[in-house]
Amino acid sequence: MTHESLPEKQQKAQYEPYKGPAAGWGALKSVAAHWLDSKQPIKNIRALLKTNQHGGFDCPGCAWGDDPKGGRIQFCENGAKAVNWEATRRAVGRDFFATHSVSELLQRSDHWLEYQGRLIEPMRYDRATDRYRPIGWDDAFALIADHLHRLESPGQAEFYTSGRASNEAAFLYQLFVRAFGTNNFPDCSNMCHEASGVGLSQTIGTGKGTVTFDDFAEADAIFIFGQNPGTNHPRMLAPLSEAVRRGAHVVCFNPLKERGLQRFQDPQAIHDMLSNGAESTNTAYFRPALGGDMAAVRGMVKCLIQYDEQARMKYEAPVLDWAFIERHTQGLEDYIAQVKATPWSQIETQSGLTRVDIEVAADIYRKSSKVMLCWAMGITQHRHSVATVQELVNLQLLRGNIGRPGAGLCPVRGHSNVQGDRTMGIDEKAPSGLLDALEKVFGIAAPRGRGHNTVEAIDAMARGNAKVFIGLGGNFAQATPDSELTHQALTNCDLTVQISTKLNRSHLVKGKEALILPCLGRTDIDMQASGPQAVTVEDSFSMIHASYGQLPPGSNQMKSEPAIIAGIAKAVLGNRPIDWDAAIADYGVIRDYIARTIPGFENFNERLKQNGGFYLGNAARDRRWNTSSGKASFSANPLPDDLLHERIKASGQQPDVILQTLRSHDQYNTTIYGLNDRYRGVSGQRRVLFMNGDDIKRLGFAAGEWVDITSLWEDGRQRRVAGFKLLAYDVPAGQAAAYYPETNPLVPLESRGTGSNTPTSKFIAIKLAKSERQDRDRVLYAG
Ligand SMILES: Nc1nc2c(c(=O)[nH]1)N[C@H]1C(S)=C(S)[C@@H](COP(=O)(O)OP(=O)(O)OC[C@H]3O[C@@H](n4cnc5c(=O)[nH]c(N)nc54)[C@H](O)[C@@H]3O)O[C@H]1N2
Ligand SMILES: Nc1nc2c(c(=O)[nH]1)N[C@H]1C(S)=C(S)[C@@H](COP(=O)(O)OP(=O)(O)OC[C@H]3O[C@@H](n4cnc5c(=O)[nH]c(N)nc54)[C@H](O)[C@@H]3O)O[C@H]1N2
Ligand SMILES: [Mo]
Repeated sequence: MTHESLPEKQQKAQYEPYKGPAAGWGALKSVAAHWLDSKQPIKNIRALLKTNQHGGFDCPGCAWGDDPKGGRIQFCENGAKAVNWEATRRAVGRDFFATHSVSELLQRSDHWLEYQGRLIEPMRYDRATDRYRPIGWDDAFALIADHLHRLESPGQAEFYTSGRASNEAAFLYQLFVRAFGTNNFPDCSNMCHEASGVGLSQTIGTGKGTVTFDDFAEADAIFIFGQNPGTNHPRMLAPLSEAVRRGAHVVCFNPLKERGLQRFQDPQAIHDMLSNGAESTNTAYFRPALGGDMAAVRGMVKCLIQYDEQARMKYEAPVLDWAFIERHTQGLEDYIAQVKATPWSQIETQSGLTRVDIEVAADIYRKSSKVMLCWAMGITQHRHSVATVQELVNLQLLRGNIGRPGAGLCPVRGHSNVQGDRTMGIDEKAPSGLLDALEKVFGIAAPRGRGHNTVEAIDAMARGNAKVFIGLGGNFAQATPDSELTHQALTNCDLTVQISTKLNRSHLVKGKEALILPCLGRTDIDMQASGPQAVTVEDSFSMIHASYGQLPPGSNQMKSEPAIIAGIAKAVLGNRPIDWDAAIADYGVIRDYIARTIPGFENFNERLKQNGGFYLGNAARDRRWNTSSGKASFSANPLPDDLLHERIKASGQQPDVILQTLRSHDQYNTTIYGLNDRYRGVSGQRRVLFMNGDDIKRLGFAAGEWVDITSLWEDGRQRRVAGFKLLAYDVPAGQAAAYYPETNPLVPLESRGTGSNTPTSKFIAIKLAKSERQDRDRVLYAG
């Protein structure tokens, strides 16, 4: 077996606009290529057919829900990539680490690192040889216990979670960490949908979406803000394609003309492949300025209020749902005053849209009696994201578009179990109800203070206030902002522990001592004393269902996530507060604990047997508002005075353009499957900067030229990434886009969402300079 093989290495870097629709034949071809590359194609085809099926496993890709009436095939191109990527026969064990020193591995690209295969045995870093060496599981657990016991206080340890962890793993993890004594739960959600959770809980009393899968079939209009489903949630194209076919409106707000949002193709329907997808006159596409959505929605509300006043003057039926407003909401007066005080000029400048555009959107909204709003990272990764989410809520409240079939709020989640992890208590600001329940059921003294979120954890490690980092999945070193600072924070630690399936940069940017603990993934059979185990997950629609691994694990030295957590917990706490071994022998025991602790999980083991799982319920969907007033609240937030942060302005420089960082079609977050981005016409390269052709000229460059990018932030640090190729692309003037995580060094740690603390990955003020870098190929493949 060679570790050097890398299929994309030979591929020429190209850029040629893509003409086809999203999904369809191109997707099928791509699935086939990934099948073959997994080195066990037949096994993986069998596994794929078990994706999202009853008795099969939950797709390790995104958090999109399953069609309850779904057929034999419930996966998409990118789900197939996720499965093949995890279920590879390539392996990374002691031979690999004996060959490659850590310094040498640091020179490799993210793509190369993960491509080497699955981690198959526990490893400990050896400083003398700068290599990882094998360590026994018990020794690894003892080393962790030793470090945790040596801390002055439990708050000096950080316990990160990435959203693939199952409910069972997440529950055990938070129980262990709280029994140990801290609420330090930085998690991927802090960088993702945090603003949705905060914005929704404050207004409708629940932090989750109010819709279910079936609502898509009922909606008259579906608005999609800041989301690229063709790549990131391909199975969402099926209900969208069905919606336009039956004449519903689909309205998109996205500065980029994303392929999957222009033609809606059901990724599973052969008919769509032949007909090239559903096109319709019922779609509208608006291209706002980055961060301009709140202003755009404010403009829509301004129109609706005006339509309502006009209608009532003419004794026509009102446009707003006054019965709903009176019975279910509070705060309307203040909000209307705020809307009236917002001038159109500010709305137009900030949204980047004209009043006429916004009136078109408002008209569609008004004429549709059932409206769903969907959104993702284009909304949540800004400074004013909480206020923007609340503006979406305001809009829906005005026409009672919450808690009716075909209407509601739909934050489309990222990681396949990110929503479930929160439900299980992965939360640095845990609700007191959960802490009370933990105390009652387990007899622990749950820590009550607020713990660290992701940016606070980085800060604590950078200052030496936190000394141990444990990562339950994910790739903390690469997913987080301000990479140079974050890397320094991690290397400051006395011990870093990564519980992972695949090699990534977080194993290399590590503490003085470091452990790699290889775990089973979703596709692997999880055999314990009582037999093969199921784990459970919660999708974006609050459906809970079981997932059974299908493939024999690649080594007997891997452990399941729950088993690793239990091993650490037992080494640290002994048999307290639970018998950890018994919980691992049969995960039904963990689910019984969950049933006794977390509301909505009563009879958990029993209800799991239902085909398709069970619905957790959502109070706001039933128009029960768990807010302090007992009503849903309008939020009277002013529009930001200026989208440019004071500290950008204090840098004394004007940005050349504003940059958003996004995902290509060939990646899963920091996991880079390949160097292509099919729908944007890019192949064989990732270090590109998408920019408007006129901007390229205005700044004195030419398309195809190489630039270095610096971000503006007044704090005495220079943030720079070198060697990006300028692509003239259909981007609105003044904006640019580039891939994450290559551009994460540009995001200042302190540039965060108000109330969410989410790094502002979709709004980075940058300057460009001609690149001095000559080693472009190395940049492409090793960078
Ligand atoms: N294949 C695949 N699937 C994934 C992932 C993956 O990496 N690969 N990641 C998973 C995760 S964790 C998540 S959170 C989701 C992410 O799913 P998305 O949110 O779709 O991911 P991004 O690529 O960040 O895309 C953001 C979109 O918002 C637009 N946008 C950016 N800024 C703005 C703005 O200010 N306003 C508006 N209206 N639009 C804006 C961008 O042009 C882009 O189309 O996907 C999940 N699914
Ligand atoms: N600039 C910028 N930064 C961003 C974003 C952005 O849009 N722009 N998006 C943010 C978002 S939305 C998110 S969610 C975060 C993602 O942050 P993370 O969740 O931390 O990152 P991932 O890239 O999903 O993690 C990949 C690693 O997870 C491990 N892994 C995969 N499957 C499993 C499993 O089943 N179990 C375990 N234990 N490990 C597993 C593998 O080792 C793999 O290398 O990044 C955020 N960072
Ligand atoms: Mo995410």
